[in-house]
Amino acid sequence: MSQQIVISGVGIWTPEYSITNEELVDSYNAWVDAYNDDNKQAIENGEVEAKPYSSAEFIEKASGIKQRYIYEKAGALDITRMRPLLDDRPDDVLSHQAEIALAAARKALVAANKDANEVDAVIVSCAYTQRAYPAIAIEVQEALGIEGFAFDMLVACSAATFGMHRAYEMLCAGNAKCVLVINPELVSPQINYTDRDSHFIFGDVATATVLEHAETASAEHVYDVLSTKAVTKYSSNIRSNFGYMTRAQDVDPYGPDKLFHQAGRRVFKDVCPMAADHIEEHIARHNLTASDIRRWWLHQANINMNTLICKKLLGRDATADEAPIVLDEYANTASAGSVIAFGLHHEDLVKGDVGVLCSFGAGYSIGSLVIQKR
Ligand code: CO8
Repeated sequence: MSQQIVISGVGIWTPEYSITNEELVDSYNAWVDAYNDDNKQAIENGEVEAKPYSSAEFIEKASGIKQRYIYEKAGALDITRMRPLLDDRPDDVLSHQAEIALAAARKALVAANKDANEVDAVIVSCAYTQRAYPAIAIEVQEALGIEGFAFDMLVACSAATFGMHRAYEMLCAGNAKCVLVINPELVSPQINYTDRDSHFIFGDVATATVLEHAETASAEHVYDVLSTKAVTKYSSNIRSNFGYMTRAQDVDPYGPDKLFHQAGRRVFKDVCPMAADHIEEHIARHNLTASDIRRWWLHQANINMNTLICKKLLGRDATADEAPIVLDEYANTASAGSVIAFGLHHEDLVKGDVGVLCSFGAGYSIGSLVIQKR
């Protein structure tokens, strides 16, 4: 690599609306009462299983989540609907996902002290895009007046880190001078609000980062990317079967298996050791051990996962300062969690401090960057 690549800006767009565990559970439990009442006879005959209640105490204990943000609250808690209500915008109006992507991108550009016309590539990388084409990234590129190229990519929970990896490589190869990586995680339309196992897990957000060559960076907080590391291993334990094929398969395009679903306990058991080993190997490349890392910006799916991974790495519990948690407020925001943690908790680092940004989840996929403050 001839030139040092840096992260020079990070931006977070947080939705206006939030839903507490209590609100979510009240709505779900009211829906359960209505469902069980409607199916009373079938339940009594053993033909239909009664739906069980959810509990705010369970949610916080099992996950650490206290609330989540949502792009559009209307509809999501309405027991006759149980999904957010979004307007269907015409083709000539900015799409929902591009709107939140733009909001995060603008914040990242300000943080990076960059004008949009200095950017020459845009990657929108997230768990879902609201359409196949034209790319949301090209819509954002157009809205910002960026000359160059743009594309979308999907890697579920690791979309943000994998997107940053692609930016890093494009910069190393000399194919771009300044790349905007945006993660508009508008996941609420894919949540099954009638499933107590998963109704609490996710929240909406958009994050963005600016990557460029060190020599062009002029921001206050700039991080050298020391290296990147990725691994994937196929698993159906976290899955969404939603897609364009359903039209030809004569199935309900919005059935439970078409929405987010997972074997949460299996995921927990599989992913924690994978993530800890991955991180250990990654920092070892730089002759570093866990005690050399000033901050861990880890994926934010479940506080117990982060505690376990840090304990495996450090041999003790990490402090909140070492491994900040944002999922209590944001919930799991698919790929954006580690970027939110980075965005909210990096300005106090001093020159030479090393941090690890790492995502882990569906795929399975794990992506990390070892970065050092300039
Ligand atoms: N209220 C009360 N009880 C509940 C509830 C609830 N809401 N939910 C489940 N229970 C019950 C279960 O039914 C079970 O009862 P029983 O013992 O009678 O069978 C009991 O509580 C225990 O359930 P679990 O074993 O499932 O509980 P866990 O302690 O394992 O906690 C978690 C569940 C929180 C899901 C946990 O397993 C976990 O977090 N695992 C890790 C999962 C993970 O990190 N997944 C990553 C997903 S994110 C990702 O990959 C991005 C995908 C793209 C984004 C999608 C956006 C829509």
